Amino acid sequence: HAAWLPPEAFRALGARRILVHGHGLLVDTVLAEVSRACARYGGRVWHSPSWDVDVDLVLALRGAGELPNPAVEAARAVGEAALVEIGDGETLGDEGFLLARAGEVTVVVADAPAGLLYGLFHVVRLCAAAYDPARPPERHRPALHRRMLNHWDNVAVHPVMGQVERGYAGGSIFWCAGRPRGDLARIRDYGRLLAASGVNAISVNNVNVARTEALLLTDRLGDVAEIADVLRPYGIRVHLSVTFAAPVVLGGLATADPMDEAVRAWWATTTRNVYERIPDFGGYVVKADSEGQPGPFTYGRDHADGANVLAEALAPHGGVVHWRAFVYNHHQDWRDRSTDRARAAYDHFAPLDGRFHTNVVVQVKFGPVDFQTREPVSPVLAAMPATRLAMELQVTQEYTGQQRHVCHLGPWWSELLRFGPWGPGGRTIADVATGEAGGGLVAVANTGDDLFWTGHPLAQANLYTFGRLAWDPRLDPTAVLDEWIALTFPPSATADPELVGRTLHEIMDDSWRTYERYTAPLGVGFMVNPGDHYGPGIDGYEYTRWGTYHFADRDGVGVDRSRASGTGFAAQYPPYWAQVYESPESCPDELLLFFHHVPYEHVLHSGSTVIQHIYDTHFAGVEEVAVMRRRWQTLNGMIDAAVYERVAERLDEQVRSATEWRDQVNTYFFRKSGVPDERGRRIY
Ligand code: BDP
Repeated sequence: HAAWLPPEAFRALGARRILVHGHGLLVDTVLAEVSRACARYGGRVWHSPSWDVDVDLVLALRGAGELPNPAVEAARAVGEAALVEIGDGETLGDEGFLLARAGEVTVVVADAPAGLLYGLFHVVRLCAAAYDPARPPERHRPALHRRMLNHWDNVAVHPVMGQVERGYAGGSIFWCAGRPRGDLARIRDYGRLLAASGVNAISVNNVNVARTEALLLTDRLGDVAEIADVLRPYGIRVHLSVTFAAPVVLGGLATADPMDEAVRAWWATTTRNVYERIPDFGGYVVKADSEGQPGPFTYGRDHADGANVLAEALAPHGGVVHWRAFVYNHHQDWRDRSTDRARAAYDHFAPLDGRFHTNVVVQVKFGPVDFQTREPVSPVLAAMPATRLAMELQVTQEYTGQQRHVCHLGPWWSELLRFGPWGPGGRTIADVATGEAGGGLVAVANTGDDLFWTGHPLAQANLYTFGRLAWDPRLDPTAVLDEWIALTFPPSATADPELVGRTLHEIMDDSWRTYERYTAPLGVGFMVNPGDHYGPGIDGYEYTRWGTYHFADRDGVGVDRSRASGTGFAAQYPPYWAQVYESPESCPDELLLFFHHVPYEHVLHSGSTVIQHIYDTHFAGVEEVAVMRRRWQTLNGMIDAAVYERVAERLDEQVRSATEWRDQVNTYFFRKSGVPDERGRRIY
């Protein structure tokens, strides 16, 4: 299955003499990785206890006991010295590692086995540079504790959503037609890819929990345990999406009221059973009172009451509950302007700040509406200082081209993580998610049983980038893309690595902005076909119950979310942004229609009018996709033919679809506004 980490990516590692010092499940994984690489490239591996060997690389656990081996002793000494030199008194932690040079030897030191595994993958990324004598010591620790993927995989095939809800990469790697898929080798490969990107947690079933999926918590727990066993050697903990109604659905109780003693007892007992079977089980993921899922509102309770009952059950075992803030009324009346879906998460959750147990992580979609190509950062992330918050991203490209379009999301996620909700220069979203007080980063996965894992081979880069940014949100997304390119197309697998690298950057670096240019303009969002959400459906949701409107008429377009004349959503932000978003004069162009309803002739900061901006960006977007396709064609014969063909095929579809977007959006707004394109281009 073509992905990053082909054997060739290990060439620099595999040609060396390597000593692994330490014991444990994840150390065995390290040993297996280096042994495989050395067998291929002529290197040699020793596992402690071994002494009197000359080595190039030492991977050592510090607590693993003294050994009369000069290399390990040197490694230990260098490690200690380097830590002192880096000098903030911080240790390496459960997942951190140190990389340093001790004379002729490269040394990776960790305090825990997971750190050694991450250190190994760092050496693989560095390739020959890991052996550079001039390399200064580096200490690496993940900024975010939990770096989690949510799989929206159904166990039983859903009549509308199929095996994987919003999946664009074939079937599930975990489940097939109501049963475990049984391909444990594939799950193991997946764990390896994820570990190499930094992911350390995964939920294995859809947040919309139907009956078969609900049973994973009880009768079918063995199926989950089997997955956990396979992922454990890669440092990945398994979590489960559960239904809030489980005490009724599975336990036969009359109620799921979180204040009911029998309900509490049921969760406690059920959870204890889970930990008996899966001692390192991560915890629960819950979508409650959302899009038809059951929740505490049924019993007149709020979401803190609901989350806390599960948290109490998990606490004795060290588990967490990821409780989603995606709660809104999906039966709105489009004629009634008094409700605004963008407000909902804040209205429901901000008042509950401080009431959640410490092992509750409130999981907040990055934007206030729903994973659109462009949204402001959710104000909930700035409104709950006494709650552990995780931001939720969508790696699966539901609204960003469904893995038929190239849409590299790294630059966008980086922007979100660096956003300062209290104003520029202050604390960022990454800070909110970081450390003990933070809830980490979560994303909906984009993988399936497809040959390339992600349908579009280039969509793998989104998965890889997610893990890397969760490990360190300050990483430059362009540099992360470089890593992915080097790991996926190592020199031996391509005729001209420099050309391949440059071309991929040219195609991918700006592809999210390109996608934005030919789809919904200026942050207005949701101009997609209802149901499958692919392709233009400009009025598709305009008169529906879902609360996602653009309000285009003959005079203008956009949603007035100001405090003065609109829904008041802008006032949910801390003062700096509340003020910026409040008026069309200060609102950034790219979010103008998210926050304001403006006339077509409104002049943007860019100097263009809204209507002319719509025309220009849509023409430009399609041209950019045509250029992407031409660039890709220059790689014909340079890389694996199957990868080449798959991407070429998808680029044809992207050109077709982008053209359709352009023509529908431009025509729609031309007909609404009657304003001609000032450059006289053809609009239908
Ligand atoms: C929406 C998806 C829907 C998901 C929902 C969610 O269309 O399939 O169930 O998000 O996040 O965007 O729960």
